[in-house]
Amino acid sequence: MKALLIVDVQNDFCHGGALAVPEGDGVVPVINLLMDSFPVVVASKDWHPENSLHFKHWPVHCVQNTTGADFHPQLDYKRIKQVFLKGTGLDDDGYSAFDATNEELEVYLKQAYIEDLYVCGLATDYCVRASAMDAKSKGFNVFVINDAIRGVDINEGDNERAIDEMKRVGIVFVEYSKISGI
Ligand code: VGL
Ligand code: ZN
Repeated sequence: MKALLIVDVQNDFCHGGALAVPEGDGVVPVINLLMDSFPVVVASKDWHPENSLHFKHWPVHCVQNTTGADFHPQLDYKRIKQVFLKGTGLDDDGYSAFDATNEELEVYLKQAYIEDLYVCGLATDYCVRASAMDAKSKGFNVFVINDAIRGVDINEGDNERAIDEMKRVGIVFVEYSKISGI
């Protein structure tokens, strides 16, 4: 069985948001189409308390129960079966969707007999990377959808390094056009 994991497609990571990822919104139409190909669709949300220590390193973003933490308005979120909230503790960066505290992502996926996990969303060099690497180390076959991710690239080359790191551990990069219809 396969599942789609949508990472952090939230207002604060999109155009005009507190921690906007360049062209972050560009993933939304692709992800809306992608959801058709997956029986199981789950998503993570960055979900920080307002006094999180994470904000020593980042502008304040995705504060719990704020508009910035909402899904992008064009994301077809009604098709998401379960949302995993991460970065919820005071000193919890929560880069990986497997750090979610409201529900255990690994348990959820294993109970649904998911072996193949397709990852998309924001940001390539932080939460997509951390979630994909964790998934791989937990034994899933991991695919990252190349045209449905965007990176922050704070230091030039971060994106490329993140992609290389994922490839080195055996994560497979695929294009949306190649997997639609499978
Ligand atoms: C993220 C930086 C800080 C992400 C979250 O979702 O990639 N990046 N918090
Ligand atoms: Zn964050």
